[in-house]
Amino acid sequence: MKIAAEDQIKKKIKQAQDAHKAADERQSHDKKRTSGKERPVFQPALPQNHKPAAPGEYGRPVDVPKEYQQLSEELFQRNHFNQWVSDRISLQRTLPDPRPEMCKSMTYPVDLPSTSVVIVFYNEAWSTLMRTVHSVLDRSPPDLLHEVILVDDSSDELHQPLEEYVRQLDKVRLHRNSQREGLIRARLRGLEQTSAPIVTFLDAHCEVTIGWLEPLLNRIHQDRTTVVCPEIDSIDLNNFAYKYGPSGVLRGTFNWDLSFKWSIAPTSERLRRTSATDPMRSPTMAGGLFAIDREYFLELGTYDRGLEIWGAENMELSFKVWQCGGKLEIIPCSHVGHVFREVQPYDTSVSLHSIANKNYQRVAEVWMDDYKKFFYQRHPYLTDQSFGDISENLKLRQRLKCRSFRWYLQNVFTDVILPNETAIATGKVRNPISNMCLDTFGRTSNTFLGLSPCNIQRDTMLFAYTSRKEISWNDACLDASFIMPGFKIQMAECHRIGGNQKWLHQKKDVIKHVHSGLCIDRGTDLNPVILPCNGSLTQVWTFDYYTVN
Ligand code: UD2
Ligand code: MN
Repeated sequence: MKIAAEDQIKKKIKQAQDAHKAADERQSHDKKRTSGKERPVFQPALPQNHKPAAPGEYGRPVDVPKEYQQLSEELFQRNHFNQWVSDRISLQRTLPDPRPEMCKSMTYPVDLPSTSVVIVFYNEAWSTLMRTVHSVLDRSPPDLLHEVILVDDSSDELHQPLEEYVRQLDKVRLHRNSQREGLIRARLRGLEQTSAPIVTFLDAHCEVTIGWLEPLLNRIHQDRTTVVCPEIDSIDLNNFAYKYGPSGVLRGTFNWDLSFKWSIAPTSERLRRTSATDPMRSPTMAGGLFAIDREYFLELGTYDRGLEIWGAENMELSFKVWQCGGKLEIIPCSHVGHVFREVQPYDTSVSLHSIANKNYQRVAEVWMDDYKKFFYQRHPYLTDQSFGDISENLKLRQRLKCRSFRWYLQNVFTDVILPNETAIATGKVRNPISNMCLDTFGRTSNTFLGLSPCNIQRDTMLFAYTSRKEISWNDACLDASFIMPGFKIQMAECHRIGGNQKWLHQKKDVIKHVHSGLCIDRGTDLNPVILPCNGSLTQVWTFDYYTVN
């Protein structure tokens, strides 16, 4: 018996040894198979004159000393980020490595295709623009970076020394638009001048990080119909700190007004990915930072040239790519920082808001089929607005045999929440006696509902009274969880089960909270409150549009 047990153990040890040997052999075989054909990620050298303690190095935040605070606030108004801080930071500053651990040991084929990088800008601060350019030059493998094309979209200030500065930078070229085209056509101007097989677009206030380029190019190399975005980290608009979170968590979606939104990836997508380095499918792209096969972009008809200045081209390309047979992915091993602003600083003859809305409307009309009704529900004023000629776009959609928007929702944006098909009322919610209207100010969760004068035109004032009896703005609903007379009304994520988000309303009448029986009163300051219904005119509300009269 004893001998039999020892034999068993010996056998097990032998089996384990064999398994180890086989694994070792496999590994060395893999190494041999790939050696000479794989490259490790490009390791950038430290810039000359690198000063580790200088402001902003390693992505550290920079504070403004008291004596410069006024100046920095004035400069802030120009770009809507802290230019004073940006100007203090080296154009070649060092950054943290924000990639998941597993990305750091990845290798890529040596024969990756090269890319042209296109950066369009309008009135951009010199330091943010040039830091974008230097980060690309410093952190891209030289053989994969074919050229950097800067397109000045007819800025008011010319940055005179720019020509001279650019001339001494290898690979960088500057094109100046003779008239303002807007970012969409400016990018197309840039595209015309590229000659590498892949085109990579960046905003003019970005910083790329170590290893950013190889995984983007590799994915397109594997499948030319994949459009890829890096993980976009945040460069703080106040102190320029480089901030990043875990990768592979957020993907792009949209609100029904077609504004871009980050959403947590659904479980199905998390299960589909087996490694932290796997690309993540994304229903939409943020817009500014992506790489695409040049020929494929042309086959897709690039962008709708009727889109003006700013907005909606990101939705157009996202819908187009998915519906016409391609894929859109976020690549967790590629990280690029971007200065996210709260306001767009552009002077335009009509409001940027109405320009962007017309762009969104064109995209809804071309790509969304019947689902465009949800877009119009969020933009009731646009129903009778003209959006120009879209016949070429529709022809393209037919020629490319693109799928329906329904297919896109069922197969790509599978966790979409459809708005209520039959909103009872939409538009601004007005208290006629005071001419004040409800306003979310764009805040959607755990904040109080506000009020603004009704003559202001703002999307944050456009609500829907749904057939579920919610009063909603995007995915946020009017919510009264603290049921005490005089309490302010909250905005909270719509939970769709009624309860504290259920309101009764008829045209030119009160809005009554079903659960408490209290009514919305305009209150005495800029926050409406719930009070006992008392017949006062401060409790009468009316939406702009009612589907049932
Ligand atoms: C996001 C995108 C941006 C674009 C936009 C929608 C990111 C990080 N950013 O807004 O790339 O897709 O959504 O349209 O995904 N510019 C011009 N001409 C103009 C106006 C702007 O060249 O008339 C330039 C501008 O200098 C900048 C780029 O276009 O380099 C994008 O503009 P933005 O930074 O104001 O857009 P952003 O980041 O708010
Ligand atoms: Mn930007």
